[in-house]
Amino acid sequence: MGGVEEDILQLNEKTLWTGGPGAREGYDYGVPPAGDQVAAYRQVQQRLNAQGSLSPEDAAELMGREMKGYGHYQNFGYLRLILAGEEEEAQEEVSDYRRELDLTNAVARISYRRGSVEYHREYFYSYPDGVLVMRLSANERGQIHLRAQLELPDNRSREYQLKNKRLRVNGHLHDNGLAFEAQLALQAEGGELYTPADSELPQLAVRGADSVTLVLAAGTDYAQRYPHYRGAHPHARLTRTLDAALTYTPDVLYSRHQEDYQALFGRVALHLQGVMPAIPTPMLLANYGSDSAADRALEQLYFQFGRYLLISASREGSLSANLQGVWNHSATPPWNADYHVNINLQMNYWPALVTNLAETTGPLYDFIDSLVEPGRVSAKKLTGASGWTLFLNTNIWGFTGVIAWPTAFWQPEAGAWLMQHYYQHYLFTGDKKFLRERGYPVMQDAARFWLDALVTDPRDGKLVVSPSFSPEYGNFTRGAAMSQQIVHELFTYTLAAAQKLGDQDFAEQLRPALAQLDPGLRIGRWGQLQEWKEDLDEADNQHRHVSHLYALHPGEQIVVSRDQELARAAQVSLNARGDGGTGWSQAWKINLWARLQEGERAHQLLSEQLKHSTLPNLWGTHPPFQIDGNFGATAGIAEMLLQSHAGRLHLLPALPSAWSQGEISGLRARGNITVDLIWDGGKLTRARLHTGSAGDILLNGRYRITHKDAELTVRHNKADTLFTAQAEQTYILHPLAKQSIHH
Ligand code: FUC
Repeated sequence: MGGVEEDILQLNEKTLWTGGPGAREGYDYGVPPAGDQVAAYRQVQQRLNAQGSLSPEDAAELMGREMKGYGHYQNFGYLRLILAGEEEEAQEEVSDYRRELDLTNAVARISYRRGSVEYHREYFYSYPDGVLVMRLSANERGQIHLRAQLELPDNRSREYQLKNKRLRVNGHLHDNGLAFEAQLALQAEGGELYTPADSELPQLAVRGADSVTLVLAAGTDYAQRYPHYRGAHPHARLTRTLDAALTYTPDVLYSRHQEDYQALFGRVALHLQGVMPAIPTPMLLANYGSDSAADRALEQLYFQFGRYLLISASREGSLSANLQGVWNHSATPPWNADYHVNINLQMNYWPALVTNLAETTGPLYDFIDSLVEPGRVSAKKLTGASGWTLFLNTNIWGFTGVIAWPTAFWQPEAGAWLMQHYYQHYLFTGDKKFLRERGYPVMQDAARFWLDALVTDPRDGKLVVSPSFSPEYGNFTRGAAMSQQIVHELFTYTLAAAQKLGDQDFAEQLRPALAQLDPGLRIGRWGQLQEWKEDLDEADNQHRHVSHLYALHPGEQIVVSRDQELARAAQVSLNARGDGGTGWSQAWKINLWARLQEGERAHQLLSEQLKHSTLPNLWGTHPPFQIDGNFGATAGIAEMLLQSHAGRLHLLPALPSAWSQGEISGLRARGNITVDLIWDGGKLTRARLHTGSAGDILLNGRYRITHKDAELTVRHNKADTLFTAQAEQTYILHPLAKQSIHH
């Protein structure tokens, strides 16, 4: 929190959750322990066939269930640093206070002056070492006085131990017995270590030091394994982690952290002609919309902040980013700070591939993989289908059932929606091994669920999802647009994967189903893309979910250059929904307008989001704080500058006039391509493509292409350019002027 007399660091560890197996009130993964719910599900299907629709309340009455032992993501606790020095020093005024988060280095810094002494504090988390490192120093010797203590919320037991300059606290959550531990080590240069006599909690203490380094490791006995989710007590692991970290000097720890972090963060640079004024960030945000150079600086910062947040919230070996990333100070956070899968978890990972952070996706795939087993039980017990699925929300304990909240509880397409991430990973990286070993097995099992669960619509003989609900609005019906679009995408991707991997049998199962599937694309009476199979849309409905536009983004069923009528209908719907909404809703709309190639509107939505859905520290807000808005908007900014869906590379597809001059480097495109762009006067001046794999590249626009200074033979077709790239090569693109297109 950056105080002068006292600083408080609020700590989080993503596996510290109440609920789950061992929860006091009992836990059943969201499915009834005995019997099944299939009869209720069939009854809803029959009622829909008989009467066409059913209120969400009636559907929830029949199929919903109370959540039991679901749990909440927890605050780990607080590290309090008591920094007050000797009496006479405390009299002196503090000046030149500065607190910063340095995104380039992922370091938080605090500095100030008191009398003649300049104080510095530096905090970072080293991923390669698994520790939080805190350095306190001053420009004069003997000036650092520090007492450090660890404070924990009430809902757990605790035991402290102070030994060999190390403070250890461990205990169990009262609710589920989850074991946790933190170990804090202190190293001082100069000064005198002592044991304060007057403190309530055990403290590590030093007075008169030249500098102090604190190193902290924390963990729990959570293991991501159904059904028990518990592993070894963290004590031995944390002791090893901390011992290993302490073999390095603070400088070495810092450079290890920096090397690791910058290898990811440093891949993408964005310049929008921004000039950063020397004012605090909350003021920069408050002034947004008044000064163009400062506005551009905020937009650049906000884009990179999203990448910083994703790197910080989602590294291999840990859980995926939740509704608050990792950052939660409450024992009962909003929506349990869980994983909602009717937009939120997916949106968290939208920027991962395109902004060159593929390494952050491991936790998502591990998490999804861990849901397959419980998701099979839920599928069977709740719908009678094989394969796996989940519904609206999930936790770290394999919750894959339904809840009793009428307006959102039913979303069995959630599992299918997550499959998009595996296939897109393959499209971006070209990694066939990943597709074979990680993606395809899970996709196939999700497709199995839908092969079983789809029903024939008596109205037209098409395969539809029933019961189907459009998050989070309207009645239960058969074949709502989003349900159909998602299942259509799943079958399309799984079929493509089956063909690539030579699984003819499964391809043969999918092909007829895909042919009979209602694709969920209809244009309604006021020119809108229909949200339901029947033309029920109301033009004044400004609901935050724009579910039926899934086909435009994040899906790729509607491609502007190919499907003009559907794209127009999507635009009509999007206009009707308006530019408002919660953080994630506005972030989604940036992406949707970008896909419609409407740069001005995309930028307007970004502005709306910065003005209305962003907190002073630049966190997204629903309200309250929810991280998906940050991630969705970061992806949206990338989507404005580069698109590569539907087999075509589109450079600057939605450039707004506010960004008439700029540069971006290091974005990733599908096909394993790294893209750098430079533009001026609202037009591309030069692009550079680095290809990781060989293959044909279809570009939107006409270009002259050079490779190793020689001009390449390309094919121009209407407004496209096609060329064959070799692996690991760099191509320079020069846009051809309009007149040369017509000669
Ligand atoms: C979905 C949204 C809500 C919220 C919640 C966490 O249900 O409709 O707005 O974001 O997830």
